[in-house]
Amino acid sequence: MPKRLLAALILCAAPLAGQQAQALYDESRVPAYTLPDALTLTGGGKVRDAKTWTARRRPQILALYRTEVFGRSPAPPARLNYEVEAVDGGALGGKALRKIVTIRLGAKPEDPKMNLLVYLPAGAKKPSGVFLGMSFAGIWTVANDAGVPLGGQWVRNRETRVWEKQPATEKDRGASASRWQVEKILDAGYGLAVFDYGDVEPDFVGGMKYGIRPLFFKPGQTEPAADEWGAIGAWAWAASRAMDYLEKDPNVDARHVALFGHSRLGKTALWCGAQDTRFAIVIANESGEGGAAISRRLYGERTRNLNSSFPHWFDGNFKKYNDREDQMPFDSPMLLALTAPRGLYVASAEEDRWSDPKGEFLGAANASAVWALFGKQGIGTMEMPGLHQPVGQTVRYHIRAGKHDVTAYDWEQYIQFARDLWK
Ligand code: GTR
Repeated sequence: MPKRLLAALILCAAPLAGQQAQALYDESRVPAYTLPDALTLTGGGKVRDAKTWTARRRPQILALYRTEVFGRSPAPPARLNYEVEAVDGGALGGKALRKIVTIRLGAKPEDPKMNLLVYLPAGAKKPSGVFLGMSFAGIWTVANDAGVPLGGQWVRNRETRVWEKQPATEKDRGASASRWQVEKILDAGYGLAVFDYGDVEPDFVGGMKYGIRPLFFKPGQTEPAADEWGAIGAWAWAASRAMDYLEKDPNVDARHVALFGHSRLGKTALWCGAQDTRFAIVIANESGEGGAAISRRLYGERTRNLNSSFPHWFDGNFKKYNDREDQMPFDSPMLLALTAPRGLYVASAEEDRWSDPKGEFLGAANASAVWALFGKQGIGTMEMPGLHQPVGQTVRYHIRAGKHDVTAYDWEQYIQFARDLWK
């Protein structure tokens, strides 16, 4: 068997931990690469001003990501179907106005619906800016708040290895509170809205049938076409529906909404913010490969790893770039630039080598030229900063000590970023 084929087969079969151990982590072995130029039009000609970027180049890059990477998403529904289920003006010890909202993602009552948990500063005199976050687990994990009803969550049965929906228990309440820092957010005068990505499509191979993608199939269709959305596209679409709701909430200042996601949901935040310009800020926490990291560096996670472990995340066309990162007509600075001229925050963690921290930094640094067209300063340096030294203005970056996670330090920086941009 050819060596290359054998290696590919091993990689496909190897569990993630094995793939992570085999990855390239030696900076001296990162190949030389040339990035496709975000500022050169397909068909030739240089982009020299904001108008050409917005009218001509941005749509070209968006179309590339739509067909080659994340897949096309359906249009928004004609009318948002939602109910505000519960309102409590004295939640979290009186700090928060809490709302629990159900957003119906399809037309039929049995179609998937998502719950949005909204905390706003209690007693605010005017509508508040909000961080909209996507969560890996139910909304009751966000805070230790007995007022949030427990629901069901997707878990993998240890014996049978089959995914099943099980009811959450009291010990799940507030289980991811350290990742949300709701008190810090409220103290800064902002709100936090969170939905569980599993409500939209559970995150496993075969999870599609429980999610929203089949609602949009043509009669007889059973799989998305090669250029139709993967799960990331579905989660991103749902984040836009959460934004539809936030626009209707009189306590929310919808011109000041920051979309936040960690890891695979950081990739999702970038893709959602690229398509939906209503988000004033996009925050990609440790989004790694397929997110902020430059694919051509080949450091840490590779395109093949993504497509073998998580074939449901991206579209069919993305599979053709396995081991062919140098052939991509795009790379992460182009994805990041789709946020311009709005606020963009890219963050890394030192021990998260799988996500390629330097590649994430260089993604943001190389994208910054697009902000310059709008007279805005992006990262402002090509020199990677040390730990705990955020750099940049409208595009900002930090690397903190520690592992792949979301911490209080990360949130302190995001809050400061919102303060700087929204003052
Ligand atoms: C990893 C995956 C990464 C990242 C991460 C996460 O297993 O390889 O791309 O998305 O999961 O979402 O936690």
